[in-house]
Amino acid sequence: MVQFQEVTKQSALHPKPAGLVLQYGTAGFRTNAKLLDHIMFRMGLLATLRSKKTKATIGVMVTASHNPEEDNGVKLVDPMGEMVTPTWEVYATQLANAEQDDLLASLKDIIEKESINMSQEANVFVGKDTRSSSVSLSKAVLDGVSALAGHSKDFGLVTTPQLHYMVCCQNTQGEYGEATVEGYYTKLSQAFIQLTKNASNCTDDQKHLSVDGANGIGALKVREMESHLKKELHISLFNDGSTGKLNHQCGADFVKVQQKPPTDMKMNSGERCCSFDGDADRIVYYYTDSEGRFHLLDGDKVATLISTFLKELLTQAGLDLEMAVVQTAYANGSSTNYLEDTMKVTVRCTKTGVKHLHHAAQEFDIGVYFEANGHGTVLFSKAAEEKIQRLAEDSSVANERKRAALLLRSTIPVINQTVGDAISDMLLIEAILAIKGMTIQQWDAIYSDLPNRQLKVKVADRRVIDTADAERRAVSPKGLQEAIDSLVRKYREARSFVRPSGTEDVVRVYAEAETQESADSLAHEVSLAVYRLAGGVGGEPEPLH
Ligand code: NG1
Ligand code: ZN
Repeated sequence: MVQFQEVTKQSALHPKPAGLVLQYGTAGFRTNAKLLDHIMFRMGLLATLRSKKTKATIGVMVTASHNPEEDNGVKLVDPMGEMVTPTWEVYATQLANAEQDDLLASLKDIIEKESINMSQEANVFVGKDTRSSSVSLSKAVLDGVSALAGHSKDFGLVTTPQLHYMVCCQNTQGEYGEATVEGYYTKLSQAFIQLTKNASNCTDDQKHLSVDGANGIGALKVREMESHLKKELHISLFNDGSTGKLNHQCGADFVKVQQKPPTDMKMNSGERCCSFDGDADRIVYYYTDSEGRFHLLDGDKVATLISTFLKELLTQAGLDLEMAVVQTAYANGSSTNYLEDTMKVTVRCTKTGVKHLHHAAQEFDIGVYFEANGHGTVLFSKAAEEKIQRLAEDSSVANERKRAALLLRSTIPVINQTVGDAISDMLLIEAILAIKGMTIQQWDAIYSDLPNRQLKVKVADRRVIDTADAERRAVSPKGLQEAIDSLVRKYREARSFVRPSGTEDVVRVYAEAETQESADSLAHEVSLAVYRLAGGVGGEPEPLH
């Protein structure tokens, strides 16, 4: 077939290094940018097949999010803007690892297994982050699409959530919004302005927010969006990419993991600040108090703020909708206790990776999902949106009930329901704080985080670690979980778990305990256990203090 001749011809220009094996991980393929050209070409092929199969537009985003600038990566976006379905992750890995001569056979195998009609049209949307390697890598994706005669639209520089949004808009024929960057700004900013009309007496000071753009795409996009916000939000932008390096000493991941402010950010005590990550799908907030102490408000605090706001409105509106908060094992124990015991909200724990959280959140009328690192959003079921809409339009409903229904209705369009979105989350958080007349300190005081520590351990092969119970227990290697259990017993209010990272070649260690000293020391001891029992490489992990 002519199409396959073109694949053979084009793939020769994007050859696979023999023997290289990569996995479609937590968020797609991610590694040093130099190793990714063939992967990009092949993901262009796969996205075209997926488009033919689903008879819908598919997205391909070239980014390595919070990873160092030298890395890059790629993730596929399914028709409604969600992460690609797990069976196709398996195909992605199969296609990525086929040696050059076996590529056609691997492609034909997928076509056959999925009974794909190759005469079906295909449409693929492509976006990229600001990494210099993204330019040629996104061209490789486009080559893959054209090799199978698919149509593509190159959105150029966009945030990951913007690309997800475009895909959803396109496949809902505009019902979700207009599939352009301008359409995205218009929808979100108008919704934000509408929602913040419910905030009385908001001063200019309260409308001010300092944003750390991680020297990445989020900074560019915040700049573009600012004028649409009509001064309802005053943004001071730092790490805007004009001088600093992407994600270096800045960005949401740095702030969350290091538990300190980014460099090159002017922070006045008590003022609200936030950081995006390198592709603007994560956000964390923070401030320093009058004694110069740093306070982090991570994804768990964000989930708590949003779910409290929604729950209060649901109660006031008298709407019987089931709301849940979805977290991962990284959620701070205090947040889970607060949500379950004080707020009486259903909490679910899933494996790491937004695809798992998103899926779990879909099971509820309203699913608020956030990873502790600040990646998350809120999902409303169709039925929930309709109920809210009906109540807001019901002329027999008055006063508090009516106000709550209208507020809920105005909240929905501020949210990018396709995936976690730093810009959309920022607007939602800002609106909620304004409406509730709440300071960042009051928000922070809802509950106190248990001190915690995250560490990484290098091992020869991280796949030796297998986990169960939403990654909270290690089932292999033998003896590791027992070792963790006995270390945890030494500390008060302690918890610890380990899991292989899906985006870096490391094992992640998480520990929390009553004091920071205990959390640090527990994390270190567990790191040593991993090093010794799971094939650590390099020098033994050093204590933190
Ligand atoms: P890995 O490397 O699998 O831990 C990290 C984050 C995930 C998710 C992905 C994708 C942590 C502990 N892990 O995954 O939550 O955001 O990156 O970006 O934050
Ligand atoms: Zn990201």
